[in-house]
Amino acid sequence: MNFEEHPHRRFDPLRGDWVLVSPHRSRRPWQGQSETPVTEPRPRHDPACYLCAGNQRANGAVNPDYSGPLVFENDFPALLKDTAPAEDARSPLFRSQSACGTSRVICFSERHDQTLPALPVQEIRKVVDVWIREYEDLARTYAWVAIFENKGAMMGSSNPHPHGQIWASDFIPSEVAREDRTQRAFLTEAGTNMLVTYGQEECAQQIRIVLENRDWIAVVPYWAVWPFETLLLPRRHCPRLSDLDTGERDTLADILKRLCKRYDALFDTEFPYSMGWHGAPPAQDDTAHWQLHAHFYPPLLRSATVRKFLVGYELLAEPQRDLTAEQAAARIRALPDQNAEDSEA
Ligand code: H2U
Ligand code: ZN
Repeated sequence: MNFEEHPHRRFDPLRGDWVLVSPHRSRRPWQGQSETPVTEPRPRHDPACYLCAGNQRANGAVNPDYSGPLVFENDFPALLKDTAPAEDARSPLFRSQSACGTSRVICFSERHDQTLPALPVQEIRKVVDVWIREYEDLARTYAWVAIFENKGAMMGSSNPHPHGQIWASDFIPSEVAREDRTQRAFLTEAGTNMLVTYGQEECAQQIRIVLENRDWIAVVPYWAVWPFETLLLPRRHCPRLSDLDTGERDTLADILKRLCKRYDALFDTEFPYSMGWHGAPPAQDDTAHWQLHAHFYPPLLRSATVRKFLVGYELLAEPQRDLTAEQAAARIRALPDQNAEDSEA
């Protein structure tokens, strides 16, 4: 079988599920939806932006005159700190649970016209520090701390101002619970940490790696679903964000910038994605099976305006992709990870 031409399935050991790969379909014509790319330059400060310094937010609170990252309590949180305990349903068909938590917003910079990769590495390092500080703060109280960024209107971001979110909950969400089960079973069955071993094997193969530095690797996973999906992994076994040492925090800022620069270069656009961190849940004592990682899930497929849809077959059967992970990795690897503005910023 030729993986570049023949339909096949690949197994995602983290989700414990299969992905259908149909490489022969990559050349099919497209007359469907095109998204509108954002091309207008943005001002450094937008008086109408609810995340810019000194501006009023939707609930009336006023942002401080900040520079660098800013964290504030989400004015429209998905989780509330106190919720009445849910009735314990007596039917297996009508089960529910109460859900408590808190949500925060993190502005990466006061600059409305920036994005994460446009910031100088030392400013990205401040974002890394805030992620870890927020994680450590909320991990004292909550079962899970979700740290993520929705970037671009295509991924539902409500505002171009560079920002992400933090949701902490008193429950472990399903995706994380699933990764806990699969990594635990892998350690029991194979005797090694799944993602530490996976990272080493990808480094040895050099087929799907898109970027590496001293402490980190970025790879299009063998089982990727989204066309240009990547997985960002520390080389060392680090179960949680808070396990990263000073050097690893520095090199994380470096690889984040370079990965996102390449993404931007791919379709010459501010590349949209949802990204976020997975690691051992805060209160869990056994962490040998866990490896910290960030998933980047970008929707674009062919250009800045044509996206991948996860629809019929994906919703009703299993995830499917056309481009192989190897083809996607080669395309990302071929792009520049720096440009002239980097020296000016
Ligand atoms: P997204 O762009 O990923 O939606 O994140 C923006 C968050 O900012 C969103 O969760 C919050 C929204 O609730 N927000 C405020 O907390 N205050 C505001 O004035 C507007 C938006
Ligand atoms: Zn702004």
